[in-house]
Amino acid sequence: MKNNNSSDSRGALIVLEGLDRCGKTSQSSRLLQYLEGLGHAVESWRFPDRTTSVGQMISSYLANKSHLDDHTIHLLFSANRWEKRLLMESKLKSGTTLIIDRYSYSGVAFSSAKGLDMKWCKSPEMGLLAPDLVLYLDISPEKAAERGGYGEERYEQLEFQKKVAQSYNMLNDASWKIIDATLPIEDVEKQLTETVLDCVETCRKGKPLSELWLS
Ligand code: NYM
Ligand code: MG
Repeated sequence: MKNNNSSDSRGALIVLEGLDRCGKTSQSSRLLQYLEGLGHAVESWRFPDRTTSVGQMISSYLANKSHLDDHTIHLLFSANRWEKRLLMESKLKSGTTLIIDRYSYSGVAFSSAKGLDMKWCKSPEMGLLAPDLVLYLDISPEKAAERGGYGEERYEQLEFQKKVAQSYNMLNDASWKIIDATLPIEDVEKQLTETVLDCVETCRKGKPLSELWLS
């Protein structure tokens, strides 16, 4: 009868993942508007959170303004999630749903694409809150690259994104839903909203929080 325990009632932790240019950022804002429109308490977050001091180090690294060892930047990305963990838990427990643009899966996929050991990459993520739902916006690296081209940031290169796609393929667990991100933006949104509503409802009825990694 755990499901009816109202003390487990909470907001949902929903993560959007995918290659650069897969459409995560537009879809997170659409999801936010949609859930707000239905009267849900909801916030949209993103990682890296570039507003903190750790986030500023990450941002400068991504802009090629600083150079860091691959392990070091990996741990900074992870620290940037850890510094938000308590707030994340309290938001969820107070009933707020969080829609998060990138999370630990980006951390592992991008760093392991550089050749770092995947198990090592996962370890600093252990103990962070596990998402209730991971929406993977699936697009080929070639198609993503066609979308207006990449910006100036580190990692925004076709050959590297191909490796990231392979790493993502290895991370797929039971919380994942793979969405065809090549469909028109409204069709992608429709697929997302249906899945998200189910998830929000399940968490509202009561679902204990769990921690990474699920698999
Ligand atoms: N990225 C993002 C990582 O390499 N590790 C992480 O843990 C996270 C959260 O940062 N190319 C990479 C993926 C992106 C880049 O993210 C910046 P965005 O969503 O483009 O601002
Ligand atoms: Mg980007």
